[in-house]
Amino acid sequence: GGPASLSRFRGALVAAVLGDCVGGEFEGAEEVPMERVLQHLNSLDDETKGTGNLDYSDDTAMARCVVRSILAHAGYDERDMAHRFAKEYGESPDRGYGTGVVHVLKKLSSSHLSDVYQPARDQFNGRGSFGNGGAMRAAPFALAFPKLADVRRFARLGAMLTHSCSLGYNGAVLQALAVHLSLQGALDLPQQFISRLITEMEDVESDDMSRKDARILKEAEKPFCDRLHRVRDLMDRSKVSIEEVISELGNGIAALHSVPTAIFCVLHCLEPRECLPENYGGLERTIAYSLALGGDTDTIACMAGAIAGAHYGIEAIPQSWINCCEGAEDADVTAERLHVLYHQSPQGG
Ligand code: R7I
Ligand code: MG
Ligand code: MG
Repeated sequence: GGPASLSRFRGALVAAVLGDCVGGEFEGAEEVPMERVLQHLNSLDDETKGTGNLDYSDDTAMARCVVRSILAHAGYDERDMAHRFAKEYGESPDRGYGTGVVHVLKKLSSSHLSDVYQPARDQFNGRGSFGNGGAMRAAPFALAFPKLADVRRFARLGAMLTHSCSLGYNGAVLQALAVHLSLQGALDLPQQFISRLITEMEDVESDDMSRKDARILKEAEKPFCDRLHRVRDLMDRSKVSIEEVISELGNGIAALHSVPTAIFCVLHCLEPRECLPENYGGLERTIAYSLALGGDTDTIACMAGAIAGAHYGIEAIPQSWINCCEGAEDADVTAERLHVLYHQSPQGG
């Protein structure tokens, strides 16, 4: 489809759920041989296992809250979104939430809260979380707001409801920007795609708070820009080992160690790769490759899935894979509603 087509919206939201559901199998595993990944993915074709047998985790649970809040208010409403996060956690606390964020979610359920951003600020001795929980649910912001400035602003605020460290919320901004660009067809020119992300993040990471956090945490001056430069170096090479990707970019639970990694997975899988089946299309390659990295597989596959789905569209996702995932059908339906909202905006597509 063309830029911001319905197929791209559906692809983004459904592939994010898919990545979360199929990635759950390997979350936390140190090494995942590609053979095991392919076995797992092949087993999805087995219809006897039944529909929706792979549960989604916190990644999808929170993304669904983001989508529903934005649709209910035709925009960003901080109190409503915070309330939905808290309610969802209260109803299904066993979706695999990070150990820190559950304290925020419990505080957010209080109705006397005057500032909904305060519980997130109290995390980790007042520094706030740098986990990837803001980034894992950032894709819907790119599907709701056509203007890049709005995507930046609301992805940041939406993440700050739980992640107040700049290394957490800037990761969410980067993930939302990647989906935003992909939706416009920017992955047709991968070099320009990564350059534009670097240009945007140069600006995003230039404020005092970002600089201060980077210094305190002993990271590069602009940590996400630094990682995106590494992504560019790696994507220019014909052969890259999984070990190198992990040591250069990471596969962990911090936003800094997972968002650039997810972006690399998408870029690396734009072309056929020796380690992946020839009959796989780009979307399938991206999901398989993300799982083979091990570590935070559900979240990296979820984020890579959203970016790749916005590029390839819904047709690229095998129906048998969709059938296995709890919440995939629901994501497909809400993607259509986001598509309407996006194109209703004055600056829409
Ligand atoms: O970021 P968050 O919502 O977790 C998301 C992850 C995804 O992989 C999901 O699939 C799920 O498995 O969890 O939850 P947080 O609790 O805010 O952060 C996750 C973890 O990152 C924390 O439990 C800490 O181990 C670590 N972390 C920090 N550690 C030290 N200092 C995050 N921020 C800090 C910090 O400032
Ligand atoms: Mg999860
Ligand atoms: Mg995870």
